[in-house]
Order: sequence, then structure tokens, then C-alpha cells
Amino acid sequence: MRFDTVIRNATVVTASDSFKSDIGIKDGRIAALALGLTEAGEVIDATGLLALPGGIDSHVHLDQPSGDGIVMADDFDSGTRSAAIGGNSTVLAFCMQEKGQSLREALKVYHAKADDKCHVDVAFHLVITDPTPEVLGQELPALVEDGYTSLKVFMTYEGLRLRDDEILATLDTARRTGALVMVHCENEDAIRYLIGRHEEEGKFAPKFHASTRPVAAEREATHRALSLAEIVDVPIVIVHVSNREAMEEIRRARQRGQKIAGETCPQYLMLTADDLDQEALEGAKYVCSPPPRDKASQDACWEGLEQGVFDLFSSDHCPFRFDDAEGKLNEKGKRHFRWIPNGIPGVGTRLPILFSEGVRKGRIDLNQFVALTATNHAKLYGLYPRKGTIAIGADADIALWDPEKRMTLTNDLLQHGADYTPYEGLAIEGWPVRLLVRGRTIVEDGALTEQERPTGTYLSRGKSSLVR
Ligand code: DUC
Ligand code: ZN
Ligand code: ZN
Repeated sequence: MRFDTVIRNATVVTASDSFKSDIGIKDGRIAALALGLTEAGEVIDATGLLALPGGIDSHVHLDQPSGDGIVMADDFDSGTRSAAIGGNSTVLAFCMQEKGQSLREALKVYHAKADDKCHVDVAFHLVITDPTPEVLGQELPALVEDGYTSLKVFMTYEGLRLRDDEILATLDTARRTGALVMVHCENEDAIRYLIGRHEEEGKFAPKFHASTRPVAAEREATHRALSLAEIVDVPIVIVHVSNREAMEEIRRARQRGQKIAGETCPQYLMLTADDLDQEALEGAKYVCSPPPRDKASQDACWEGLEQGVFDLFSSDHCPFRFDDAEGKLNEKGKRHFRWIPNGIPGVGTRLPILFSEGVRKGRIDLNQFVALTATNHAKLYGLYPRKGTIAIGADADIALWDPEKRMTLTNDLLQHGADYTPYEGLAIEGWPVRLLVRGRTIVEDGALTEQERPTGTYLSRGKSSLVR
């Protein structure tokens, strides 16, 4: 066979194996894995490089309305550009239902935001904020059939959060239709009570974002979400877990026989609440929810990655500019932590951080890295085996990594819309030096190669491996 492209002399790594092979690519798919492939229009020499499945980041917020006068720093163009620079070939972004809005209307809006702007392939999770009988009875079942097979619910944020009875009804629809529900677990009433107490005491600085959202508020909501899922008898994903106590809830639910997926993120490995406690509102840069905790929580999250409590390592990329009236330092945010938009950029740094801090430092092996950053995302969100692995017939989404390459993270490198990265100056060992999406090289030497318009496509998805 004559291939369009052959990658030669790579060390191919999947979630289960590592082996020397050439990779033959035809019509955007992997057509052969063997040594000695030569007949090709283009030959890429990957001697000394690792060929990994392109990263799949299944927790990314782009171009989402975020409150009065606040503008998210990335749209689908800049957000997926940064994703590609950081070695990702697919992102799953959120499509947020406004109160009173139908899900079809919401999807129309987000498809219009994403169409023709994406540099990598994209799919949507639905965020359910208004679970009316019509939404749950008619719209959602039809949309699951149409390939929107996952959704998120919030237990916090007035205006977004669902009551327990609404969560139960949403879980019930998920069970009937085979959708997978992601849950943001924090106890809103406890947080509101604590914000009130902080206000009485005149505590308004960014660092108080962390003390108003304590571990107990996350643990309690995690336990409640797991209990509600147990009552309905449906699998769920506990997203952005920040600490040991929430992890223990996941472990216990699994011991009871529940099917649960767990997710953690770079901020819970690399940041602590001390990062929010800095001069001149600098701490606003690190405001996200759940907040970063302490060193012991970081160690716990590493343990969770090593031992399989977490299936997913995602960025929770939710970017706002720092020095900007439409971002972190908006007029109200400068005076009170509760108006600082929650979220940090991370779609471009997720993979290098886990590679450097996890693989190079010996905490996880390369196969775990692939599982945590690509394969499990594809399986859990209905994209496998088209995405998330290197196998014959799969899309040729391949990141070539130089495991020795030393880099220093700087904001410029990341090409996102935010004016900072929380990881400025972090020394990194290992870097994705080239990215192919469906067989086309879209990143080389830290820059997009595309001359024309972006070529990312929308992905309709099947059902989750946790549901089937
Ligand atoms: N939850 C997220 O998943 N992302 C950003 C903010 C939040 O609360
Ligand atoms: Zn969340
Ligand atoms: Zn998020």
C-alpha cells in the first residue's frame, strides 16, 4: 500500500503497550503499524521520539457567558489553538443552557461559536441548568440519540445549581437514555453561609475564596451526588476532585458496587491555597472552584492518579484575563473575592505538566499517562476506538513527544487568550514537538502549520463505556 504519510522509527505508546513501529497513514486514519514502511507521499522521521495518541481534554470551557461584563479569554479559535500547541487533538467543551432556553437553542449558539474556528476536533457536553419536564422528557433523549451523550450538572452557583430533586430527575433521564452525567460537587448553601460570615468579618481578599469553599463542602456534595446516583442506579463522573476526602467518597462508592469515574486536574497537583494569598490581588489569578488546597491534598491527588481513583486528568480550562476589567480584576472583583470569575487557563499546559511531573519524575508510567490523558477520555465519552489510541482504523491523531526536551513554561508559548499562566516559569522536561490531527500535521516547532482556515471537526459521540 502507498500511504499518504509514514511516521518512521517511532516508539508507539498506548494505554497498554509500548513498541517500536512505523505508522502508515491513509485518508486520515492509521492504516498500518509495522516496521519497514516506506511507500508514502510524506515521511516523518520520529527517531528518538514517542508517538502518543493526541491528547483528549474532556473538560474545557470556551466562549461561555460568565456573568455581567465578564468575558472568557478564549473562544473556540484561541482555545483550540492552545490545546493543539499543548499536544491535544480533541477537546470536549461545554454547551451551557441558559435558564428558559431549550437545549437545541443552546446547541445552535455553541455550534455557531465553534463552526469553522476549531484547530482540533471538538464535541460538546450539555450543561443542564433548567431541567424542565420538556427538557428531560423530550429534548435530552433526542439529543442523546443524536450523539450528545454526556451532560454536566452543578451543585453550586446560584442560577446554575440544581436542587437534589432536580438532580435525581436528570440522573433518571440519563439512566433511561444512556447518557453520562458529570457532577460539580460543592455545597452551595454552606458556601453562601461562609461568604456571609466572611463579609461580616470584613474579609474580601482573593484568599478568602478558598476559605469559603472548604474541603467539607466538597466532600459533603460528593457524598450526596454519589448517594443520588446510587438511588437512581446510574454511573456518574465526579469532576475536578481536589482532595483526599472526596477521593475516599469515590473509593467507598466503588466498593459498594457503583460505577463511578473520577477526574482531577493540574491545579490540584501544582497549586495550593497559598497561591491565592498574595500581594496586589495577584491571588485572583488562581481563583478556581473547587479551590486548590494544601500540600497533603496535592500528594493525595498524585496518589489518586497512580492508584486509579482517577480515570481522567483534564484541564478544566476556564480562562479569564487577569489585568482586565472584563476578567479577574473587574471593578467588583477587585473589592470582593466573590466577584472574581472562577477558573484558570490550562488547556495548553495539562499534558506537559503531567508528562514532566508525572512521567519524568517516576510517579506514573507512559501507559498510565496515555490512559489518563487520552484513552480513558475517549472510552468514557463515547469516542473510542476512533479516538484515544494508536490502532489500525483509528483516526491518525498523533502527538510526537521529545521526552528529553527541556522547556520553561511562559505565557507566550501557550498562544491562548489569557494574559497569564498560573505556571509561569515552571521547568518542564518532555514536550509535544509535532501534532497530527486526522493525518495532517497541524503543529510543528510550537506553532500552527495551517495556512488556511482551521480544520477541526465536530464529533458526534456514542455511549460511554461506563454506561454500556
Ligand atoms: N467549574 C468548572 O467546572 N469549571 C470552572 C468553574 C467551575 O466552577
Ligand atoms: Zn465545575
Ligand atoms: Zn469546568
